Amino acid sequence: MGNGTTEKNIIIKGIGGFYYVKTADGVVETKPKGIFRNINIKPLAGDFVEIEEVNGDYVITEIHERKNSFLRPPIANVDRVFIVISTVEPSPNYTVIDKMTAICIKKGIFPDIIITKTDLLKDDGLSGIYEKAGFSVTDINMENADKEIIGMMKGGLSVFAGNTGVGKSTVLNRLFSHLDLETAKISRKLGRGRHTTRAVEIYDFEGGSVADTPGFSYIDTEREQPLYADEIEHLFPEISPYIGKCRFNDCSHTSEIGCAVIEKVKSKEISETRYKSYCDIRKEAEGISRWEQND
Ligand SMILES: Nc1nc2c(ncn2[C@@H]2O[C@H](COP(=O)(O)OP(=O)(O)OP(=O)(O)O)[C@@H](O)[C@H]2O)c(=O)[nH]1
Ligand SMILES: [Mg+2]
Ligand SMILES: [Zn+2]
Repeated sequence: MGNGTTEKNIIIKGIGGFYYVKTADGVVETKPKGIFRNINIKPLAGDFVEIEEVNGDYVITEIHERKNSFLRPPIANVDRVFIVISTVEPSPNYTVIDKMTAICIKKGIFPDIIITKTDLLKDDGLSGIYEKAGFSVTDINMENADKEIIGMMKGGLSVFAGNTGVGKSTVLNRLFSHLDLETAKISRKLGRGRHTTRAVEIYDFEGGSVADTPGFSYIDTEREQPLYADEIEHLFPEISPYIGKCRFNDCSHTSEIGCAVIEKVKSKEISETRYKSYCDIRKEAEGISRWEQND
């Protein structure tokens, strides 16, 4: 069913072992074939699949080759990533944000930044940090922000990612009046680990599609999304222009004399928080060798 010539079947949501597949004839609930478990492949939202009816139930029989895939948030075949950051409640977690920008760039996607909650706490340098690094930054509370963001989302699959409670679902509700996503105040009592959005879900709008995703508050670059020590300098757009310009050819840009990157941090051309993230991620990666893991 739905194996048409023009419309491809796509997983729009996976929850509790079920996958919801949008076909030319509507959305159907499916289960993956046991074979995927055996070869350790988990279907992801965004996957293009083949499905078959077996005794009235639908099963996924094939997952088409992915253009790319993310583990956090879990989604495949992504065209664009918006990293949502709030000025406060929660305040920015630079390590997570900067791991996220690096992972996106590694996967060939230059992410965009959306800043929320500037009505609660004014943006005191947050957008500057990311603009200086070369990212496009939109403050959702500024005039024309909605128009600007929708314009950037046209064509393909956009993903809203970021810490829990930053306002991903709230922004999407505001951008698209046909959406009515669940949102919730972050509760101080419940504290960490409270996620309002429970699963990735893909929604269509005129001109594209967008995924709302559950927030996260850490990224394990060791086990989940490997970043190798020698590639991290290439994944920070404000650092990569200085590769090869330091006194030592194998400069790690963390403590060496004659380091061109450290010079730029001193002269404030490179933001301190971004540089600190670079050093932290690099340190974390130093214990890992490429053959210990497969990505
Ligand atoms: N004042 C203010 N509140 C906001 C803004 N954006 C979001 N909020 C509030 O922040 C809270 C969390 O918003 P959600 O949209 O549920 O956050 P989320 O990122 O989807 O969170 P998860 O689904 O848990 O990952 C809600 O109470 C929103 O009303 C903003 O720009 N200003
Ligand atoms: Mg949400
Ligand atoms: Zn250097």
